[in-house]
Amino acid sequence: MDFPYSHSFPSATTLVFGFWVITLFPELVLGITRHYTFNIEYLNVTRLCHTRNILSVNGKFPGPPLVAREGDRVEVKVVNHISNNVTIHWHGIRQINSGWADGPAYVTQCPIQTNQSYTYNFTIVGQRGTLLWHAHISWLRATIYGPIIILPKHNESYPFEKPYKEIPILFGEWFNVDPEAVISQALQTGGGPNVSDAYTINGLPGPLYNCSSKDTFKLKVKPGKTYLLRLINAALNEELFFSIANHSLTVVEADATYTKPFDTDTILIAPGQTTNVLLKTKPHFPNATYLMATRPYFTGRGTFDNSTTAGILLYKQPLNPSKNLPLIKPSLPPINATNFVANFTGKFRSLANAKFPANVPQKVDKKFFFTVGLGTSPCPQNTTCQGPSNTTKFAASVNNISFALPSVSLMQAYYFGQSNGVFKTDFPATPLNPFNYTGTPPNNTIVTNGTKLVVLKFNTSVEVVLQDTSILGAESHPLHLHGYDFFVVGQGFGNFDPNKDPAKFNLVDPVERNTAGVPAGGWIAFRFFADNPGVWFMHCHLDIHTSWGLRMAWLVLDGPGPNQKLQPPPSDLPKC
Ligand SMILES: *[C@@H]1O[C@H](CO)[C@@H](O)[C@H](O)[C@H]1NC(C)=O
Ligand SMILES: *[C@@H]1O[C@H](CO)[C@@H](O)[C@H](O)[C@H]1NC(C)=O
Ligand SMILES: *[C@@H]1O[C@H](CO)[C@@H](O)[C@H](O)[C@H]1NC(C)=O
Ligand SMILES: *[C@@H]1O[C@H](CO)[C@@H](O)[C@H](O)[C@H]1NC(C)=O
Ligand SMILES: *[C@@H]1O[C@H](CO)[C@@H](O)[C@H](O)[C@H]1NC(C)=O
Ligand SMILES: *[C@@H]1O[C@H](CO)[C@@H](O)[C@H](O)[C@H]1NC(C)=O
Ligand SMILES: *[C@@H]1O[C@H](CO)[C@@H](O)[C@H](O)[C@H]1NC(C)=O
Ligand SMILES: *[C@@H]1O[C@H](CO)[C@@H](O)[C@H](O)[C@H]1NC(C)=O
Ligand SMILES: *[C@@H]1O[C@H](CO)[C@@H](O)[C@H](O)[C@H]1NC(C)=O
Ligand SMILES: *[C@@H]1O[C@H](CO)[C@@H](O)[C@H](O)[C@H]1NC(C)=O
Ligand SMILES: *[C@@H]1O[C@H](CO)[C@@H](O)[C@H](O)[C@H]1NC(C)=O
Ligand SMILES: *[C@@H]1O[C@H](CO)[C@@H](O)[C@H](O)[C@H]1NC(C)=O
Ligand SMILES: [Cu+2]
Repeated sequence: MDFPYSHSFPSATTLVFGFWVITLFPELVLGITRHYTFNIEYLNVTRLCHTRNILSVNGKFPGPPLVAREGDRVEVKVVNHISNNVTIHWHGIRQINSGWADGPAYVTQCPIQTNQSYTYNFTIVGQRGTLLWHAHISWLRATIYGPIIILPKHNESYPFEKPYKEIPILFGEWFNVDPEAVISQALQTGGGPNVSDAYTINGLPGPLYNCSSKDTFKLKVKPGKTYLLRLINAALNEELFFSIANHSLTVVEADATYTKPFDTDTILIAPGQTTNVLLKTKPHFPNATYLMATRPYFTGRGTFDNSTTAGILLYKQPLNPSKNLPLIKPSLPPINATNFVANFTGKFRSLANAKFPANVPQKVDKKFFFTVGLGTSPCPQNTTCQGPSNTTKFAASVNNISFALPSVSLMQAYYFGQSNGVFKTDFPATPLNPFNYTGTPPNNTIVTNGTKLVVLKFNTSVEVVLQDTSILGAESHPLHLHGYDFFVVGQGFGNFDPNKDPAKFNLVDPVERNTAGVPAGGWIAFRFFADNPGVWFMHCHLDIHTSWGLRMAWLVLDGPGPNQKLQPPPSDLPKC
């Protein structure tokens, strides 16, 4: 099988993904509108000898790439042909003044119901690189996902060597059963969800699983070339390590922001994160074939899918293609390699040059300290649960509040002045009951349910410290903020020390991302300017933690200027 996407420069740019072919004509300069139609439809797919009727976009798995240039407007008409409610989130797109196009169900919109459609309409401003789109309701993103590829403006080049080809590599999770049944059962019993049966690379589990060797992603390369791999973690519940045997990778971009380049043998990528890396192939045909492998990083207590997906890096041998070459495997860090992860994430720095400056807030108007982690909720009377005990269910929270989604859209309720009874605005800025967050957990681990928002005045400069807790096990949580990129100014282990730690903050070239891991048993600090009015979701991107309530929302008020106000909703915005 050929790799599903190839891309050559610089004239007309042709992108091939599965049966999708997209041509970008260079003479179309700026501000053009790209039209897409995403039909949400059923698709029969067989993996690991199990055939499932999965949910797809346009009958493709993974879904089609959304390709645009920086500065373009994108209009995607999403038509729902399935019986589930659906929404699509354009993960990482800033959605400046277009919050109605963000996509999280019951946050910025009601779901698109069966036989209905909604056109997402947004402009890509100040971003270039790789992001992803995915369903944003329940666990539908298990199969409804695909790449967003933002090319530089047509007269701009990359701030790194021009790649010979560009290849998107999407990591996913394959379930032999319906993922909706998995999450529905977990929420009912209060226990951990059944884990996936395989990880996938571009939808393919690869040769290390039973009944799977024909479903292997093969990256065919030529010697002496530079390839740009657009890595995307679309898995539901696991952060992943990725490595290619005997090849090192150069990180050049993360979450659609350029980084200072650095070399590494292994990448860690959390769900919701994207990382562009350069792969330099060997100068001459090697006498080997190389495995690229991906497996989880996990520090929690529960069960998890501890399997390895692999693809093959294949040098296209012109002379003796049938020669049976040895297959070399990469070595990956141990499953719980927290020190490796801290070391790796610490290497990311914004490019922060004159052309791509890092506009880090130097002064802070509002500081927040949020605990993130697991907890419990009581088992309903006269039932037996499968949570941490038979009288409790698993839950998760921010500052001990497990966020309950309303049955209408938060942003619609806000815009139409109908928030009464839908949400409150008293989300605590610091934990109500402080404890030793990374020490012995408190006896009472019961969370409270609530729908509370944090209100920010337009253009507030915000600092957030996210502190992991050791309740039911210290665990890494990749937190994702909608509508913004934030600068990760600091990270550490143990409890954040407000007297000592800020002195070590990087306010010069911190990495700018939309999703960052709170270290297991540690903390991160990030800053951003609240310059985009609307209601913005923030949640753990491990879907089981989101489902358990590790989510919250910000309400950013209108500014005084004409372009600083939440616009009226489009007429086709779905109704509840
Ligand atoms: C999937 O397979 C089932 C059983 O063979 C068939 O009835 C159905 O029409 C197929 N669906 C699609 C979308 O091809
Ligand atoms: C959706 O449209 C189909 C075809 O017109 C129709 O059979 C079905 O009943 C509709 N379903 C809903 C829920 O409206
Ligand atoms: C998308 O938004 C732009 C700017 O508001 C508007 O001109 C255009 O008509 C919109 N497109 C659709 C399909 O609503
Ligand atoms: C995960 O699998 C590896 C082998 O691939 C094994 O060495 C390790 O013990 C397993 N870890 C857990 C926690 O199950
Ligand atoms: C990682 O797991 C191994 C094997 O289960 C264990 O011996 C080791 O102590 C763990 N390391 C950390 C940092 O937790
Ligand atoms: C962290 O990275 C540096 C530089 O790459 C390396 O020398 C060091 O051994 C690493 N430490 C750990 C704990 O992996
Ligand atoms: C629970 O069981 C007890 C004893 O069988 C019964 O009296 C009570 O009504 C039940 N409560 C609920 C909420 O079903
Ligand atoms: C629940 O757990 C307690 C303590 O482990 C045990 O005594 C009890 O029998 C369990 N109840 C059920 C219904 O399993
Ligand atoms: C919190 O608990 C950790 C682990 O037991 C301990 O090392 C630390 O001293 C405690 N911190 C405080 C402030 O009590
Ligand atoms: C927690 O429970 C233990 C044992 O039941 C008790 O000794 C301790 O005082 C309790 N701690 C708190 C903070 O209530
Ligand atoms: C919070 O909501 C969840 C799901 O609706 C429910 O299972 C749980 O019991 C609730 N917890 C509390 C403390 O009300
Ligand atoms: C779809 O969403 C609507 C509006 O929120 C809701 O009333 C309906 O119950 C949902 N249907 C399904 C199948 O979840
Ligand atoms: Cu989490």
